[in-house]
Amino acid sequence: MKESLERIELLAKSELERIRDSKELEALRIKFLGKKGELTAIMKSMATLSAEERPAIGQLANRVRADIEEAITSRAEELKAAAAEQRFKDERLDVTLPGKAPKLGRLHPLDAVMHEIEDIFIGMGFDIASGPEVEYDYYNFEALNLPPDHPARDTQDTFYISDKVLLRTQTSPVQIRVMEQKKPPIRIVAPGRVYRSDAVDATHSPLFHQIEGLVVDKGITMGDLVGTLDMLMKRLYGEECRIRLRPHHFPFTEPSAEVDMVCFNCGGKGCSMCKGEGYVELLGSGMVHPKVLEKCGIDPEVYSGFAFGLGLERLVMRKYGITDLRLLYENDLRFLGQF
Ligand code: 2NM
Repeated sequence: MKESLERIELLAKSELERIRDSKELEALRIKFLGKKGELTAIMKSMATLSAEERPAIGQLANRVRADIEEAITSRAEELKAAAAEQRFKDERLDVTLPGKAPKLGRLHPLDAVMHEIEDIFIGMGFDIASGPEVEYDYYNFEALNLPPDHPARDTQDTFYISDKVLLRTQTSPVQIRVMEQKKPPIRIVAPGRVYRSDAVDATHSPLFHQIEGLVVDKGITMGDLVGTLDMLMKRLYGEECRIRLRPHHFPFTEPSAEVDMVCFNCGGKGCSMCKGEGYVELLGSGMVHPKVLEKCGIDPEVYSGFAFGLGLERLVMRKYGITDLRLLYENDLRFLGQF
């Protein structure tokens, strides 16, 4: 029996050496110390021993049991430490590695300039107005003094959804909607997408952006128009910026004027950029036609107003020296990242 106990102890210790994880360890514990284990069997059979043998064997059995228990406990601790060590290795984080800088987005140049212009007008007391891009023929043309078959409709050929519904060719229908709903004083700008049935090339796109302004009140004159646009251009391009008005014709304004600014390339002397003019074309404007006011329920005998319409793409292209409009729509990050 003594030999059996010593053999069990040796066996348990040598098996313990080869244990790799806590599951194996638990199996070993059951094998040697469990109710059905060899050690338990020996302890049970001690009843067959003589009274003289029993104390010594009993003592030995208890010591063997205690030794194995202790060996298991210390092996368990070793395994735990080794597992922790492994985790430290696996989850090691080198905080000195250079970080990955997140790529920051930015505004598209069209949006950036649009916001800049909106802010300038907000500073002058204007509200921002918006309306549908899919519009009624009435708001896009008829209310603007462009009855069916008016020749000026040809220059604003658009996409028709039906006979009466189309994609707006300008943001003026927004102004019409505001004038129908609000009594003067009115001071708004309407920024947004507009559409024309144009083939794509370096200066044309079937979708582009406009910002149109409208002021209606008692006693509004061309002087207010000039002052407002002069302020706009000085804010956009600096205090030296000068504008001029040229007579023009629009069906929805009378009188009408095209507004130019001094060519910032040559300062007015004339160069290739302004085609020798000294000025570059900026926008269209005029005093709102009495018929337009009347159609919106505003009495032209009491109120007058000015309006203007400005193409955003041309302004952005000039500001950044972009020569092909298509670059603004292709979403090539190598291009957009430059602004
Ligand atoms: C332009 C040029 C001149 C314009 C007119 C109106 C309205 F609704 F008041 F009649 N809104 N915008 C206007 C005037 C637009 O774009 C070149």
